[in-house]
Amino acid sequence: MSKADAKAQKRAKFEAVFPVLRDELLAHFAAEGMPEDAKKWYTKNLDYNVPGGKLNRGLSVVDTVEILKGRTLTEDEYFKAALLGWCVELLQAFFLVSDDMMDQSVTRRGQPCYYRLDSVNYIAINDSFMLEMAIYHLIKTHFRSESYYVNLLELFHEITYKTEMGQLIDLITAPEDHVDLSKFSLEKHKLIVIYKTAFYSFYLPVALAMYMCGIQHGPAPSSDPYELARSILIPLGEYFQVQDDFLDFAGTPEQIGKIGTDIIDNKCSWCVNTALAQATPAQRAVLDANYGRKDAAAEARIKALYEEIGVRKLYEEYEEAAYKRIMGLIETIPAQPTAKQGEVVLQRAVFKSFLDKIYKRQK
Ligand code: GPP
Ligand code: MG
Ligand code: MG
Ligand code: MG
Repeated sequence: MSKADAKAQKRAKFEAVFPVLRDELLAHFAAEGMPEDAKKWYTKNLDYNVPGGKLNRGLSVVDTVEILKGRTLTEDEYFKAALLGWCVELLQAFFLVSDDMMDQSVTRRGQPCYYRLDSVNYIAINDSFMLEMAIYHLIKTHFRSESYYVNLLELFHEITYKTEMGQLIDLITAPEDHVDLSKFSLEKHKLIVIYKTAFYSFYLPVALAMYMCGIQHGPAPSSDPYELARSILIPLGEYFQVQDDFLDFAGTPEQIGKIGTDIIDNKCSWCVNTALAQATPAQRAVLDANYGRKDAAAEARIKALYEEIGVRKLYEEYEEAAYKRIMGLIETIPAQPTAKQGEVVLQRAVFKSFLDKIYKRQK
């Protein structure tokens, strides 16, 4: 089987678990006495917002469990890993439905943003809450008797809170009515992206898999495998969000499934920070006059300036350097880690598989 076929098969197998979980949520909803029209509504909320993405985060849970166990999973293990993967996708759906309202985005995954459907509008707020709580219903149903149940709950809570902190600083650094580029910096950008993206997209799926495989916390941070995972996955997530920022400017809607809004929304994006760092006083004046305006001509002026400054080339250089730096972090893990009989330990392959998935991504 070719690599592409194997990937498609993995995805199809994971996708097949979604209807099972959806029907479980709907059966519980009906058992609460919810009427038929509400059941239809909840079905649409789940179907419209959860399954249509790249599924990288969800699949990462399954991949990581497979790598850690070093063997094919039993049917029950596969189902549990996939369930946790779908919980990450539910969290992502909750974030995206609400993020699109906050960013006033137009399209997502090649279709109108959910809140923009006429029948939905502000009901999307409650729908996003329901996507979040579906996570806890599923985890309770399937993991309540596991010793690591509380760890799963605390992890989801902690990571959600961190993501909301990141979303807050993303939003207040980009006020709609007041453009002040002097508030931006690459340092500020780094803090925003680590909190709004890296924790939930990279650390969360791996930590879930580690709990499921029975990996224990170390007695001190320096010997805690979760800290080791975090020290590699956070820089990886930072690199991923720089890609997202770059694609917001350079990707086509057909390619990325969404229309970029960062320039118009006055976002503290990697692109504008990179441009600011390179700009001559004349170029800086163009940035000050056109960034963050609700105006297509001003947006086009900024994009032309990015080309003039060479943001594409600087991005390529960033990507190469990020790849090398993260490979260096991965190589601090011993190539042949020592493990006691039956003990599951972290391995380079967990991180390498992530890096390979996102290196030079186009969407
Ligand atoms: C991505 O930012 C960040 C999120 C989706 C986290 C949202 C967090 C909440 C608590 C709602 P983005 O706006 O750059 O993403 P995109 O480009 O996909 O809109
Ligand atoms: Mg957004
Ligand atoms: Mg946003
Ligand atoms: Mg973006």
